[in-house]
Amino acid sequence: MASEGGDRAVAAAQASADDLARITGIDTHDVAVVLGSGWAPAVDLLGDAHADASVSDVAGFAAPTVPGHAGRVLSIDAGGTRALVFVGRTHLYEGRGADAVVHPVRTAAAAGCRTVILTNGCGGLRPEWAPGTPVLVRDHINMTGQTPLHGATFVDLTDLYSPRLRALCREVDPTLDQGVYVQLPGPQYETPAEIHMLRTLGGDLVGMSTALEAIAAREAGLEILGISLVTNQAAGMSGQPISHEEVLEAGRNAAQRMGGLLGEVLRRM
Ligand code: 8IG
Repeated sequence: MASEGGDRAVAAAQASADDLARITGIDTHDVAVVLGSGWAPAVDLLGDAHADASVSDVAGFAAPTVPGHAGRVLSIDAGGTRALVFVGRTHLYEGRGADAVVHPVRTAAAAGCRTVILTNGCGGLRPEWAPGTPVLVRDHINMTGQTPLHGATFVDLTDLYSPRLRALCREVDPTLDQGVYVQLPGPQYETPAEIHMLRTLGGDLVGMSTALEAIAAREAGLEILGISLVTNQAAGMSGQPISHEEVLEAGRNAAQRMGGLLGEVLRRM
């Protein structure tokens, strides 16, 4: 990386990766998985957990502050694929900055991972996607006005979300749709007028994560898979207000399907 801030971020990630190797007893991992809103119940279906720690016990990590975001990191063996699984993430609206948001992704790269699977719970902009529908992220629109990159770091974002891994997912589940994910800073949900704007701009999914992490993952050379779980229809679409409880309930109801999908994708990697 071309700047002091970038060097500092990579050094911090290496320190976290070294600490994770000590905590998990495993020197290098193959894949990292970030489980977002509504995805935590799926963790038990991924494989055998060899280690399960609070991220606040790992050097360089701060605990997430959102209910339903447990802030754990597990080392899971999924049929021979060694997966580093982060349950919960830091969001931009917590105010710790983009470096804190992407720290797990940089740590994954420092831990030897070649691939990262970014999952999220989000609002759906297509009426045919009922709550509980998983959708592959095909591309994103970063509306945060921020970047995890430091200095004049020019990173190409073509095919950011791996066509190869999306095809693999559709082998596992041919019914999977794909869409464009829009990351907003939050923490407020959108107004109906903002959802109308996002649909006009080509968005299909809206949430408060994933895009900045994908940018950092591309910079680090990781192959990226993004999977959204539509936990609610976007503002103004259903006639109902959006509630965090609804998000958690959609996750509980979809846990079997999401865990089954993720576990199978990990085993085939
Ligand atoms: I879960 O409808 C979840 N996260 N911005 N909008 C935004 N973030 C979300 C939403 C949503 N649902």
